[in-house]
Amino acid sequence: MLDRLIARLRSATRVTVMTGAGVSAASGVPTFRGAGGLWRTFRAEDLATPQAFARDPSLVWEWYEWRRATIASCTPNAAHGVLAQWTRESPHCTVITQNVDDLHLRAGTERLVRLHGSIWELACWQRCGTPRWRDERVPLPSRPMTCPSCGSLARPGVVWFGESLSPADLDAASAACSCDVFIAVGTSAIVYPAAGLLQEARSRGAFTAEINVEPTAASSAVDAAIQGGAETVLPEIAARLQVR
Ligand code: BV8
Ligand code: ZN
Repeated sequence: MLDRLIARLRSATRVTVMTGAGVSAASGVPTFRGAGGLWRTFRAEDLATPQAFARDPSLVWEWYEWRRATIASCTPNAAHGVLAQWTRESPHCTVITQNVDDLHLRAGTERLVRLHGSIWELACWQRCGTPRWRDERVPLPSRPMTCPSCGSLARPGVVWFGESLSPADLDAASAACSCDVFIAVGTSAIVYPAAGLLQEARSRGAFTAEINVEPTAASSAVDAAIQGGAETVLPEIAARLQVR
């Protein structure tokens, strides 16, 4: 399987990689469904929905602050490094991520599409019109945070369940599905519309692959399902691509 993927990458021009929590696992960021995963302890609908925030903004902020503090102690791993290098080397390599940890950004990834936003950005809950802003302070000075323009509640700059993704990000992600090779890395392929992108790329003729430590909902739908850690498999692929 790995040989087939490497052979296709050698002849490919346009490469798109979509990542999930698994790509940050080696950095120490908890995944959602894995062992010790967020959804094992918390119920998504209790914390990652606009309804939950309306019900108890401080509880939701407490949870995001806990995740921010966890992520702040993490650094990009070899998987983030390889993907950043690929986007620097080739103008036709795009990284789409579901992760809100911004470790791809910190690794220097170019053409990064952050489908679900960033845990380091805030937005006005009342949508007063002020653009979302970045605040990396851990801890944040107040809970809940407020909007610097209208003084009302501020919310984490992430996309919650039941909320639509930004049309610009969706368009960029869809455009990147027109590629020669599409690789899903470290995602359980359960959350939509992200999980639908692999099928979209496949329907446009892309060679599709998956890199994951275990089989997922997408494993039977890809041309090459590679079982292994992103932090080891991606550096191995990069090294073998260097060898002509
Ligand atoms: C929307 C930000 C319009 C917040 C997140 C179609 C069918 C069914 C349901 C729906 C549908 N369309 C819409 C829905 C509803 C919903 C949805 O998909 N529900 C699911 C649960 C069925 N989608 C939405 O609500 C989306 N909005 O569609 O708006 C609309 C509105 C209303 C109604 C209809 C349409 C918004 C979704 C975005 C939600 N926000 N995050 C925050 O983070 O707090 S989602 C969040 O969970 C992540 O961003 C990510 O997307 C998902 C978790 O998945 P993964 O990242 O894959 O993580 P997971 O732990 O599950 O898996 C990790 C994998 O890595 C595992 O496979 C593991 O084996 C592997 N792994 C572990 N270690 C490694 C590894 N792999 C490699 N190397 C390792 N070392
Ligand atoms: Zn405001």
